[in-house]
Amino acid sequence: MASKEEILQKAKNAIESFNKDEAVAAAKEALDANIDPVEVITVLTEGMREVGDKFDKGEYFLPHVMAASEAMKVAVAVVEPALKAGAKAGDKLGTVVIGTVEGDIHSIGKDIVATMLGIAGFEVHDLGRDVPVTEFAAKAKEVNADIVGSSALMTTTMLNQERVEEELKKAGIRDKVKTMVGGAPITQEWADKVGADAYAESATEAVVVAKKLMASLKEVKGA
Ligand code: B12
Repeated sequence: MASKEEILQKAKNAIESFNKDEAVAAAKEALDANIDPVEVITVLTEGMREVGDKFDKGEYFLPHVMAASEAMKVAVAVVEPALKAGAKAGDKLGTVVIGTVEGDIHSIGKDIVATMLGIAGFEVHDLGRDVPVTEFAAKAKEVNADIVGSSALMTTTMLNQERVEEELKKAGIRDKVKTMVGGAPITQEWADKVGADAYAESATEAVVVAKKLMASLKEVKGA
């Protein structure tokens, strides 16, 4: 039987070699071997990052990236039920509205963040990708959100995270919600610049940060 490391390596390799069948097979093998689904998602993400780096260096082209993201999607779909099954039942931690900003169709990272927040116990309203900036505020108002998260993967679209902040102000709910920004080009500096309450570099960190935001929101609300 393959070792845990071997199985995880297989999963990562499958993404890097754009192989959907191998990605699904490795994800299933990981579950059969009782490997923590969070670890599986983590290596798949690493694989996707490697593909991104090769694309950055000009070693891979767009069709490679598209094929890798397809492999990523099918592998994530295999482990998702196991992730959800492992979710702790109990009190809802808070309500999150999340989406990838207008003009940006990158959704893989945002989807993972949304899934992890859901597993951690948040009620998550995922608006999808290429979401008009006004929709974040409208949905936040509708569901009485605690946290609004926006994802941006491009230097051109990250500007829309600032517009999300503005729309929340216009809607009169900026002081009732906490905001969180993320995506590959996003940094803490950027979060500070646009006036977001928090930044997280990864999905696991996003869960930690979201819990902290809930604690500070409760202080503000005096709850
Ligand atoms: C996969 C990918 C695609 C796929 C997307 C598939 C999909 N459904 O998402 C496809 C092939 C469709 C694509 C298309 C394009 N892409 Co593209 N793509 C990538 C690539 C290689 C990887 C992104 C990814 O999925 N990473 C893996 C995930 C898991 O990581 P992540 O997204 O960073 O998410 C993690 C964290 O950032 C964080 N996070 C993410 N969101 C959030 C949100 C919150 C609230 C928080 C707290 C945290 C958080 O947690 C996540 C999980 O750990 C990047 C390269 C890169 N280095 O990022 C380019 C990249 C983003 N793409 C780029 C470009 C230019 C494009 C296109 C314009 C190409 C084209 N010429 O058509 C189009 C975009 C069109 C559009 N309008 O959006 C550029 C952007 C450059 C720039 N201007 O900044 C990049 C950087 C590549 C490059 N170096 O040129 N792309």
